[in-house]
Amino acid sequence: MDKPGLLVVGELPDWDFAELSQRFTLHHYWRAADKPAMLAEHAGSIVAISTKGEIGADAAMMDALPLTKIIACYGVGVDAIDLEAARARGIRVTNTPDVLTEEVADMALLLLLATARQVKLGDAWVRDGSWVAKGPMPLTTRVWGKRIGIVGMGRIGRAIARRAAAFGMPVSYSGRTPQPALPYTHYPTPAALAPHVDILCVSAAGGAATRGLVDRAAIEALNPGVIFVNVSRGTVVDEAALLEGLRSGRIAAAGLDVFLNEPEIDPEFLRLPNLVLQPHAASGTVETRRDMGRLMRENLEAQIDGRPLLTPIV
Ligand code: 8YV
Repeated sequence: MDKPGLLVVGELPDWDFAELSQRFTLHHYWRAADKPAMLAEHAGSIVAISTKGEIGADAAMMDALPLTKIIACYGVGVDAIDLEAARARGIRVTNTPDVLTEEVADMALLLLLATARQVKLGDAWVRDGSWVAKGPMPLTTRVWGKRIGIVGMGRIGRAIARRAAAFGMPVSYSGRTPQPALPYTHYPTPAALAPHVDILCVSAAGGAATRGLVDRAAIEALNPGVIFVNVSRGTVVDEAALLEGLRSGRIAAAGLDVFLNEPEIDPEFLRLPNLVLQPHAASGTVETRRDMGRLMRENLEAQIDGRPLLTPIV
C-alpha cells in the first residue's frame, strides 16, 4: 500500500527526513520552485503537514490540501498556524512543548550575559591586538543580583526565572493572570513591570493576543540603562519603539533571537553597536532538535494510526 503523503513545509535535519520517510511519502514544499503547482499535484495524497514555529500554515494551504488531517508543528509556538481555519476544517494541530523549554531559557541567559558583559567586544579585544596595544578592555555591567522582569511567565518564562534566581536576581513578571504559587512579584502589564527592573526579558507566546504587548508605553517606562532580551516572537514587541529605545540609549543593550520579518530583519538592528543578535536559534541544539523531531513524528504517527495525539493544540 502507498504510504500517506506528508507536506514538509520547512527544512528539517536529515535524521528527521530519514525517520519520516519510513512512514510517509515526503513532499518538500520548501524545495519546490512552483509551490502552488506542487500542492495541486499532490493534493490527492497529502494527508498531513509538517511545519515549523516561524512558518506555520494558512487557510489557503489547508484549502489546497483538502485531505489534510493533521498539522504537526516543529516548535512550541503555533502563532503562525491559522488555528481557527484548522478547527473549522476538522484538522488537528500539534506542537512540541516542554522538550525545548530549558534550551530557550539557556539562550535567554546567554543573550543577557553576552550583552551585559560585552562578550563580543572582549573577544575582539583579544583578537585584534587591543589587549596588547591598549591594555584592559572597558568595564562592563554586572548581571548577578540585578532585578529581572519577565514578560510571559509560561513554561519558558519559569525556566528563565529559575536560572535568574540562581544568579541571585529578584524576579518579577507580567502576565494575564497572577500565579500565586510562584515566589515572584506580579504586575498586570509590561508597562507596569518596566519601572521595577534592570533587565526586561520577553518570553510570552506569540499570536494575535500578544501582538505589540511590549508597547511604546512599556519601553518608555523602562529605567535608563536597562538590558532587553527577546526569545519569544518579534511580534510581541513594538519594534519601532524598541529601536528608538536603543537609539536613545534608554535601552543600553539588547540580546535578540527573534524579530519581525525574519530573516530579512530591519537593517537598523545590524547597525546598532550594542546588540547581540541570533538567527532565531534558541532551540537550535542537536539534542533539543532531535527531541522536537521525535515528538513531532510521534504526533504524526499517532494521527495516522488512530491513536490519541501526544501534544494536541486543536
Ligand atoms: C524553532 C520556535 O525555532 O518553538 C518555537 O516556537 O520558534 C522554535 O523552537 C522553530 O519552530 C524551528 O524552526
